[in-house]
Amino acid sequence: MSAEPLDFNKLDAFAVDVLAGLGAPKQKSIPCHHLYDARGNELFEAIIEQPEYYLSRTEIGILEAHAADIVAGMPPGSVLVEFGSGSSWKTEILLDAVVRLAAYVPIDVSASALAGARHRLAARFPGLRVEPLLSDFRHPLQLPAEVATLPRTGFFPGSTIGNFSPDEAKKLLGSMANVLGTGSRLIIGVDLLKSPKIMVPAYDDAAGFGAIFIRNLLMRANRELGADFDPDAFYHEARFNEVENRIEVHLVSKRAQIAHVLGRSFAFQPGETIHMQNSYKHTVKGFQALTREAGWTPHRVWTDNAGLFSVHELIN
Ligand code: AVI
Repeated sequence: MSAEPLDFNKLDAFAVDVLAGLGAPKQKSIPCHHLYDARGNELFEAIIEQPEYYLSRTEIGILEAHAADIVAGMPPGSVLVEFGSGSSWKTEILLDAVVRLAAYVPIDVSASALAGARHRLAARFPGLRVEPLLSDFRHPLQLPAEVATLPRTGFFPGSTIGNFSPDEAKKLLGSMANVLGTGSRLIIGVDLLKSPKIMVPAYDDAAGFGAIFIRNLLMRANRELGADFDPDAFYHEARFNEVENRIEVHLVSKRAQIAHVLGRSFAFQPGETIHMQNSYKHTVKGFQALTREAGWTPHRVWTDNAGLFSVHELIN
């Protein structure tokens, strides 16, 4: 296959990231946010239902048990801003408990997720003002002018922060502090460091949804970029990296093979991997230290009885 020059300016972000990530001289990788196309979102919804994936149900348990306490830091007339709101399911727990919210600002890249959440919340919370922001929370953004002067609380559940390296997490937390402004607070869910015997199966469930979710990215490349990956020629592996305190998810090549993407050839040795995702795990103290470096002051923290998961309140 000839390697004709590609005009990278004409390629979308997915194409650029796949070509750059597979062409890396050492470890091949693809940024994990590309896992979430429509099918990826469906598969992730299935993952969170799996018995091994303790994160979502444990976080929901903490939010339900402490909702009144968590919203106690939000004065009447506050605005709740959610970063990467998706379906806004967890938000309902806070909305049920909060007194006189001025507005809810869900931020997401999916217009259909924002529309669905708005519709559902309008039925459940008549009179709630919802101001959706179609945007990627990883990029600089501005709150609508009408809410920018009211007391603001950010909400970033799900341990999505764990999918960022500590340096990236600091940058992201710093930009959230800028968006929310001085005097704001942030409620953020963070998965805790624990035995790999609990953490690894969460990313390698017996029903296989974790594996299907990760392999879906190869199918997405086949669909959207005309690539010719054979998804069955790769197996999924979740490993705990105890130096970095992170679960790594890899796709491992079962054999020597060559895949083609947009006219480029990528050779794989047997056992060679594409590093697909990191999920960093934190201690409560370690995460608080990281937030301090990002300019926040850690305040209260709630955990479940087994110490699996934490919900932090940070003050700006
Ligand atoms: C979205 N994020 C917090 C999940 C996690 O636990 O890292 C993504 C995930 N990937 C595979 N399973 C779950």
